[in-house]
Amino acid sequence: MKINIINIIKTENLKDNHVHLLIGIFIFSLFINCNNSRGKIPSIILKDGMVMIPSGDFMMGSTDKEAREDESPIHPVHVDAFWMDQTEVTNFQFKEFVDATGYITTAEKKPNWEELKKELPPGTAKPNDSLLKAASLVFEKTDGPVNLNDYGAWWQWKSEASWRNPKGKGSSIEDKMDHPVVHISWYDAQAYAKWSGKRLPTEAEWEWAASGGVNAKYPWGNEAITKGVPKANSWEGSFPFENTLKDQFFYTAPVGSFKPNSFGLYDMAGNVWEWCSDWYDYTYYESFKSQKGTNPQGPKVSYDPYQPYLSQKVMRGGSFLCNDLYCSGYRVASRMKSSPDTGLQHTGFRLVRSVEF
Ligand SMILES: [Ca+2]
Ligand SMILES: [Ca+2]
Repeated sequence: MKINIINIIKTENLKDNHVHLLIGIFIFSLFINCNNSRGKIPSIILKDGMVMIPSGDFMMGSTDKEAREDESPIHPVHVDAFWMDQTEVTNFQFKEFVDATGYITTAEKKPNWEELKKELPPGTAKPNDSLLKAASLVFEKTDGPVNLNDYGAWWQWKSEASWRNPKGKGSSIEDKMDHPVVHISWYDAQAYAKWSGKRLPTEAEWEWAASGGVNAKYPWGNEAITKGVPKANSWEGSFPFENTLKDQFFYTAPVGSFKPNSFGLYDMAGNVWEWCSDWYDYTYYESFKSQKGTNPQGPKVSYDPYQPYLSQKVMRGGSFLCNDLYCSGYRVASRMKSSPDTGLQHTGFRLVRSVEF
């Protein structure tokens, strides 16, 4: 919510030249033979909608041509085995949680200005009360090309937009119960995790899981997203005004609509961004220059030179709005961040559970 409001405030203030976003009962095993740079991928083990992700050692980060500075240096990391939801959490699953608990999501609550202003540059003027309402940001395509740094050009602050009404008042999820839940803040994901007895993945667990144990650029391998058959729900064409719909989905797609990666996970690339447990620190990977990361849990505090007043959590995997010209968030190593009380139409989550030996 804060990012939402902050973006609006930024937009408002710019005008004033002041401030410049899965045996419960049985185990089903599916064997696949897949050669890769690390040898055979182990059998896929499923349990209650979760996939067993084996322990592994890998090189985290990237220096490829699309990589951003926060993905360096590439460094060795070990993660222990864990269970991970095979798909993003769906509207059906989230509704079960809300029905059982009465939980109200961040996007459904009116923002608190006294809390909000703590993460804004000192002296930021209080926005008009009409902006301090229960609302969320909804994507609207533009009429033509826009400055890709101007998020306000395609995000609309819509009252009553929430997981129940993804496009705002009058929209519904009635025919989207198998789609990923959206407009979910990090706190909402945490509440669901507590209820379900699971937890959010660490950023390192997420990257290892997305790689499928294969040293490749994308969860599906190295072929460009624009080549061959659609591999993920992304934005095809010119963002944010022309979508050729080659993958057939403008907004979210039902989870599992595309081929899984080598670990048997669906939509680790695209569809919706997925929250991780870690705070975001632009310089975090530098702390592993001279030491291997073993089950890294993220920095103690958030740091982003571009958003110095904002505490942010890590998000991974890209969304239906990503393409190569804009964010290429579907790259295995691509990092994204957002304030923990922000919910957006392209943001959801999936959970993990530690393996008990
Ligand atoms: Ca799409
Ligand atoms: Ca995803």
